[in-house]
Amino acid sequence: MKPQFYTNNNPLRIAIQKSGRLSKDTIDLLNKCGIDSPQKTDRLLFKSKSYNCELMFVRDDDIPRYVEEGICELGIVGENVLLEKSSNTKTETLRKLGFSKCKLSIATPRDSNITKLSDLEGLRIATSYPNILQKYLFQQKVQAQIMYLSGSVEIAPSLGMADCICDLVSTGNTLRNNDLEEKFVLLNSQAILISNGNLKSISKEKQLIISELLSRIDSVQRAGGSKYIMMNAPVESVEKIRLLLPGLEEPTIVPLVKTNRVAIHAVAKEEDFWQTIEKLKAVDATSILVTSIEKVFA
Ligand code: PRT
Ligand code: ZN
Repeated sequence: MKPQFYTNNNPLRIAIQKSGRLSKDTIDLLNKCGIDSPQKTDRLLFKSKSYNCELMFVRDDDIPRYVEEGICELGIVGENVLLEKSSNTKTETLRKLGFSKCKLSIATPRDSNITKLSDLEGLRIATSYPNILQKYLFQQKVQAQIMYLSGSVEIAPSLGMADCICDLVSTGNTLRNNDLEEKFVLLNSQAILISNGNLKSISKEKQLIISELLSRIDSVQRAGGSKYIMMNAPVESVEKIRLLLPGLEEPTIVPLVKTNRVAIHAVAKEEDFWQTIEKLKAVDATSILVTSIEKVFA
């Protein structure tokens, strides 16, 4: 049963984290997609003035359930939370969003001699992710005792409460500061956009709003990591420059008046950017201008 306030006249609703590690990047992405956001997130719901949707600010742990139950059509959450909190059969991952990347890993005290999974047999593992851990241990045929802690899991081994932990790792600093060492990676996680797997049951109008949003997300993601580069170069360097800048399309080449030089404009991937600039200079490219790209439409 859908809640009573859910009618086809209601705007599309997107559940996002109210305050935490996902919040800033989520809002940045939505803003780039043309969805405005409130100055303060002290209200649960915010009706966008620029897009036909409503943002719902909640704790990340609740996002899978809101989406599963159809209270929101979409949600942005970490894969780790989705896998932990949801049966995963009622939701669909529409897009991986590329931010809030982390790993869910088993870590052991630095001086322990645990080297292989079977060494975990019979040990106590503290975690805030009992469901993912249990499934993993089952698949790996390891019997260990899972101890649920809602936070500060890293401290459990030094307090003697557990032999090792299973927690999120990003830079690894927290593990190092607690004399722990990452040993086994269960999951590589990032923020994802999820929908209720049964999207067909929602109105055609909302389906259109969702596909428009997906196309905007795609254009923002395509732009991410790309730069627009302009430079002048001798005609004989054009082929070398074309190979240095594998981009989305062939570069635009415009002759310069009264010289044997041309202006080259290209969209290029940002990887190894500084090295690329040095290589461009080496083939006599000058006046190199680099600008960021906000969106790229296919
Ligand atoms: O209040 P609410 O319930 O909404 O938020 P929360 O406190 O449960 O979650 P929050 O905001 O801390 O994290 C939200 C999401 O960010 C997580 O579910 C992950 O998908 C993602 N994420 C990315 C991380 C990290 N990186 C991360 N490093 N979440 C937590 N951590 C913690 C980790 O638990 C450990 O304590 O950071 C510590 C390790 O970090 P490093 O950099 O020292 O390795
Ligand atoms: Zn949470």
